[in-house]
Amino acid sequence: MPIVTVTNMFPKAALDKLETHCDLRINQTETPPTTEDLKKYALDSMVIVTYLSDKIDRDIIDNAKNLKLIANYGAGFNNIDVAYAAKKGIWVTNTPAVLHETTADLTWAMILGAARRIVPAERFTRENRFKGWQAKMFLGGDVYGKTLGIIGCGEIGSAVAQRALGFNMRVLYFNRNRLSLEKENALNALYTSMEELLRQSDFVTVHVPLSKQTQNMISKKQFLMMKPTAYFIHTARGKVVDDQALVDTLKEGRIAGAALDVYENEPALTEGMIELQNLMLLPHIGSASHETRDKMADLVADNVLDALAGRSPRCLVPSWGK
Ligand code: 8YV
Repeated sequence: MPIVTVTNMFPKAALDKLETHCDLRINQTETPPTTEDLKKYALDSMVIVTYLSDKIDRDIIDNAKNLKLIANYGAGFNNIDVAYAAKKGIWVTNTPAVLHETTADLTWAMILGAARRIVPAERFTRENRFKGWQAKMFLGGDVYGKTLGIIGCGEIGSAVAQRALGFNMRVLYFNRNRLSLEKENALNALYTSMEELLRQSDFVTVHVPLSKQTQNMISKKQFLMMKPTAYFIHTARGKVVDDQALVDTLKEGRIAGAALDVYENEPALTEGMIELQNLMLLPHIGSASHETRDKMADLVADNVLDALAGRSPRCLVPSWGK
């Protein structure tokens, strides 16, 4: 039977779906494979199910003998050299349309958490330092009625905009391609330049994929365009933002606060981040709900079954073969 390697912890229901169709090699631990492990997997597997922490580069692809599919467990696929895989005729799939609502939920938790200083306030209370009400204790910024700027308005950005309707916000967005008028109207979102968005928004949230065009697209210059009362939220991919520039901007008090779920050198944090009380730090949990992780795994399994049956898998990444 063809070998299907799953590089990391994976939901059981999805494994059960695959079990009778292949020889499953599973790493049911939270320890990611090394580059050497990945090379070994590439040698004999027909399919490798990967996490964003599994870097699948030319070297690994060159080691493949029977590989037909790299099935990424996630929407982002910047960990894979897609162009090279396509050149070698190896399919690459991701998990679109199942995690955007959950990631938008987290983005909103971060917007509200940053504005209302939820994490430092909770820590303060937990440390038993709450000794009575004070008029100036943990003052934050309002969210309702403010301006939200969305950089990258695909599935996740749109789901973030949708939620802003309930907060009566003015929504600005910047995207590679303008949305249809119908969609703009439904989301009550105004298309602007990136500069206008940065200058006008009270909350700036980033939802672009990582590519050559988006790498480091938010740096010191962009932070300095933001209002001093604005908040910066990031749940996309670490390398889209220059983290050192964010730390410097926060240290200089040039914006009000920020919340990050992803990091430029993930999982490493940039020096100075930990000390900043107006910076919320989360460990890349955008899609981390029980329901969504199960849906993602189920979709991965469907892609694997497609490939095992010799069909072109249903979720080929958009850039495959281009
Ligand atoms: C996943 C993500 O958890 O989908 C993505 O792009 O960043 C996360 O939701 C991650 O990719 C797991 O491999």
